[in-house]
Amino acid sequence: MLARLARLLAGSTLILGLGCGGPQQVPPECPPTATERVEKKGAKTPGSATVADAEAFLKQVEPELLELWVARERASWVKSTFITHDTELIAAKADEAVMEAVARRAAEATRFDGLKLPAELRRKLDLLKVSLSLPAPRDPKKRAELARIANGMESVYGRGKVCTKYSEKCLTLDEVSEILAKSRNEPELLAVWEGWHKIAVPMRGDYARYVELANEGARGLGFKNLGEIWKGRYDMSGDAFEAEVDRLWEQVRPLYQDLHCFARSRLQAKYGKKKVKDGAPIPAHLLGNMWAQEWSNLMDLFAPGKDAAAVNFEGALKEKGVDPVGMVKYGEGFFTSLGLTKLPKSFWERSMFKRPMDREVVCHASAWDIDFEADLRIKMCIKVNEEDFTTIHHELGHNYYQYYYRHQPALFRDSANDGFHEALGDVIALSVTPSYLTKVGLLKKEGAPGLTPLMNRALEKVAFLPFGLVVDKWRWDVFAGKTRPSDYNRAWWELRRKYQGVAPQKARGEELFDPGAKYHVPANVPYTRYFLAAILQFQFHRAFCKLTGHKGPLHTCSIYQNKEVGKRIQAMMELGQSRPWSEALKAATGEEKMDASAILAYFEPLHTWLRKENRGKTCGW
Ligand code: X8Z
Ligand code: ZN
Repeated sequence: MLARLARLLAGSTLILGLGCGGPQQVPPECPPTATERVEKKGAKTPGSATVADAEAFLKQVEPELLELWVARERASWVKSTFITHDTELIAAKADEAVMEAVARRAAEATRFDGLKLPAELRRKLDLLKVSLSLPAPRDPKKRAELARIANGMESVYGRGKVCTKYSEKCLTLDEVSEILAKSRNEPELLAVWEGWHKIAVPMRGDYARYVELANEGARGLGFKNLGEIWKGRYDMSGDAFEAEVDRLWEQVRPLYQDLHCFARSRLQAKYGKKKVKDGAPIPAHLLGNMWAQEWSNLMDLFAPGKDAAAVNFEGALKEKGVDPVGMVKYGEGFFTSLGLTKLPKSFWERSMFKRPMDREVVCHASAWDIDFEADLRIKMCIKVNEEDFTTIHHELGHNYYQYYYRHQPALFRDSANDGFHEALGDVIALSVTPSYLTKVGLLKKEGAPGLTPLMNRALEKVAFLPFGLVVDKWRWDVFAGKTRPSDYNRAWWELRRKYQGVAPQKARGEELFDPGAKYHVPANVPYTRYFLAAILQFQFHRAFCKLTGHKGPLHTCSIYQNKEVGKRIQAMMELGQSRPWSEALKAATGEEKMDASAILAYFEPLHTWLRKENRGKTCGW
């Protein structure tokens, strides 16, 4: 791809850790100094470039980029919904054009480096430099090679099939995901898990070459490696950002460890202590998801009481005959209940809601804004179940964000930081509570306000946290050359063991390439955004619930139909990334920092219960 997600990145924030009035650049959040205030258009600086030159430059660059982005989106959409040799090459060409323009324009923009500029112009120039998730070398041959490799790896992933003795035909990722979710037959789980991981083996050599080329591209833009570009999009230095992420993880680690301890004992009860050992990581194929990143498919094993079914609405969706489009209508209904707009007619005509039977597609869910105006679409292979119901809200969150920042200048058409983009739809999904589901007729009765709904949510959100860190911790080290190709798999499993407390059933050698079996690695989509979103969405939820006047535990609050909250969300979306993310956060929540106290408060009733349950057990791994 490099489609929406790469483009979503087309311009996250960069301020290279300089304080206000720093020697090289004026960070966008700094108020203009007295000298700047008098420095009107055309004023000369020690170099030859002027403020007016910078303004004129950006006037040229923004429409040029916009045109190339749109061409790239179209080519990428066609490729992702119809993978062939030709569509792959067409998409690669469109990527090349963007890579070429950004590298050229970023080089030209260095002439404004020493110039004091109004904050908005400086911010745009900074964003231009980090606008690519995949920068290419200036050499056209190498650029073409990188674009082909990147598009090729995503296609290999999209085409992946799993062939085992358990089924006559080879299965797609959505089919094996259903087996991991529903089967409790351990050998079958292992077979499909191993089968899927085989699809990544052919990517191994390509991945190493992609790292070389992308790093060369990053160096051409003045960065040490690609990871430095990705980490440089958060209004702080890369090092400060890493420390920030670690700080957040330390806040939530005790909660994760208690959930892990509880999950392991329930899995021991199901599969025996020989398979699930005391004091050891949990086998990665037993957690109901290919990457052990969400465990909610195991509610049958993990529900605190005997009422696991009380929160299950898959049956109701099926009984009502809700089809994929009907699922999306529920999602739209939530957004419009907040006073937000209806999705355009073209969304319903142009989206891909189901896996087509006659061609290969990239099924990993994504949201698109093809023309950066209102040509919104989602691409998903929707199954009528709870997981996809939630994912639909996630995707529509992207579409609504895209729609509301469309009036911003091109370089500001993105979210405050990428975690915000990922969090928006999740905030809505947090309000898909039993009481909401009862209101819209998907649950018969709300049921007792026990811990079951909260456990369901923890298996989705808390279980995810360490995985949200691992993917980029692995890539940051790979891009920095700390992890060599000969150590790819070893480093991957070390991180997964350390943070998630999961491990493969059998040793995984370097002939394999397990990171490539996760979509975002071959597709070059940064992943820390999801970790940030997992923290941020609870901050939003807490603030919005306060606005509704909700009393009682946070997990019982739903913002459904609340127009005040809708206005607050809309205002944040309209800002795009024109301002540093801390300002956007402040406007929406009153808080300026990312902070895990909200997610901890949300899960406190469950955490108290988990601590009791775990008494006497040896936790940790
Ligand atoms: O990739 C996604 C979305 C598209 S942005 C479906 N997510 C991550 C994943 O699937 O691994 C959402 C949660 C984490
Ligand atoms: Zn997303």
